[in-house]
Amino acid sequence: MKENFVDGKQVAVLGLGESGRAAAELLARKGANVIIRDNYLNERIDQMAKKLEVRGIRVETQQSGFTPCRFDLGVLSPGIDPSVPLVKQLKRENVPVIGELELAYRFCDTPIVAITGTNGKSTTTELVAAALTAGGLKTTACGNIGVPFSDVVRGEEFYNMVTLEVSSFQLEAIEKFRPQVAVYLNFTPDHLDRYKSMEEYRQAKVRIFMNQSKDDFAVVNPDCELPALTAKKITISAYHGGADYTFEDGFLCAHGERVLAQELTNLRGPHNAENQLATLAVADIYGVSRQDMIGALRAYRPLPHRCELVREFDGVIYVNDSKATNIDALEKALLGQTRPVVLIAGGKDKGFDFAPMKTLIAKKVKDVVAIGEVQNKIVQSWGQYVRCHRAADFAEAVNMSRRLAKAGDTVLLSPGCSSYDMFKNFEDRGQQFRELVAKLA
Ligand code: UMA
Repeated sequence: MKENFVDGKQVAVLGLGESGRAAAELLARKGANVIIRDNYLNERIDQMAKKLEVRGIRVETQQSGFTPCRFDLGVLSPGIDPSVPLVKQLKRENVPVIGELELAYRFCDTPIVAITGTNGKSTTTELVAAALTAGGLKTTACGNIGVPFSDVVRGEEFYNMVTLEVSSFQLEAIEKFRPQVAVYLNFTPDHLDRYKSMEEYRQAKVRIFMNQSKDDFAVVNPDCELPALTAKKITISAYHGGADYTFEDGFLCAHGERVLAQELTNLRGPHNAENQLATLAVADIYGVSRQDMIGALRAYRPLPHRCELVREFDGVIYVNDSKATNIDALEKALLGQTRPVVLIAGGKDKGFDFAPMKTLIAKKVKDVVAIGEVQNKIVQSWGQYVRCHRAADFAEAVNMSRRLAKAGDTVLLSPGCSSYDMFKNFEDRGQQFRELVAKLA
């Protein structure tokens, strides 16, 4: 049992989203006095505040004002940039600030498999949890995937291990966090609205390895630039033959041995093969039998909003890839298309350069329907190579795509951007797409 370092302490939780709520509940359970601070006030926060206040957790917003208080600790939500005044004020007062991931870790007595990478984290997290479960180990998929780690630690459930999706935002604010297995899938541009450079983003991500010892494992993609690793290194690659786990002639291979043909699973493409290879590697570490592991890989169904077939209508296929929130994910979705594409792309500006995509766009896409904050940027980057159209809102984007698509085409929603300029989140964007497509008549 790890030491309770918060009992009787005055703790500020920054941000009242899912992580903040879960961190506050864990802290209160461990005997801390908790105040949650959030920069915004809206109906959701108001509702959550009422529920938490019954349990003795005070909520303060910028609007209600922050009461002067001497804190012993600050716990940061991942979506809050550490450079905002809310965080800087605590740091100025020399209050130690850790992330929600670190907080939960300090109370977690279970070994951790942590999974990071720009794309494929959630799929791999679910695959790993399924493979370990098939092997008779009790685990749960949590973290950035949606269920905060703090909720799992606070719960009464016993687990042999925790399968944890971790983001660069969460890794920024760790100190001691040490996963027994760290999986590093890939690294491509993302979050350039938060990080000043790709290097800064990379430095945040590679922190996943920083506390590992020689008894731990690092499952890595040899294409990625990595720091010196202390943990035992295992390599996965769908593109290079020399890795421990490879993808050859459509087969997932372990140390040269063909384990499973990808076509027998519900996932397609080399990027998904790497998610499956990472799963094989983790399952091998924990001694899951080949039979159990193959069963789990074959049974797995892709998560919603990831190249999900929504409808076939008038010979046109409508595909929802709303989860594509960066250019690399959009590229992977396009590479997997075999029919001419009408592409709905755009959203919040995360500082991406769309120009390098122009060759692939010209090859695969007949029309682009540009939406959101980056609409003009997209038209400027691709307009010379493919017909580009601007849609005033999402409904117009779907209707316009329908008019542009002919039988045999695919309408692909793969925005390559985050959704926050027009939607609550990527799930909301995908759900609205499904609904608009269902209404086409
Ligand atoms: N807030 C402030 N000040 C600010 C910014 C935000 O007070 O300057 C407040 C907001 O008003 C809001 C709260 O902070 O009330 C939101 O906190 P948050 O953005 O950390 O959101 P959570 O609900 O806690 O969700 C987070 C992850 N979100 C982010 O990292 C942006 C969720 O990942 C994760 O599922 C959840 O914790 C549970 O662990 C989502 C995500 O988009 C899926 N992740 C990014 C990604 O995958 O690319 C990293």
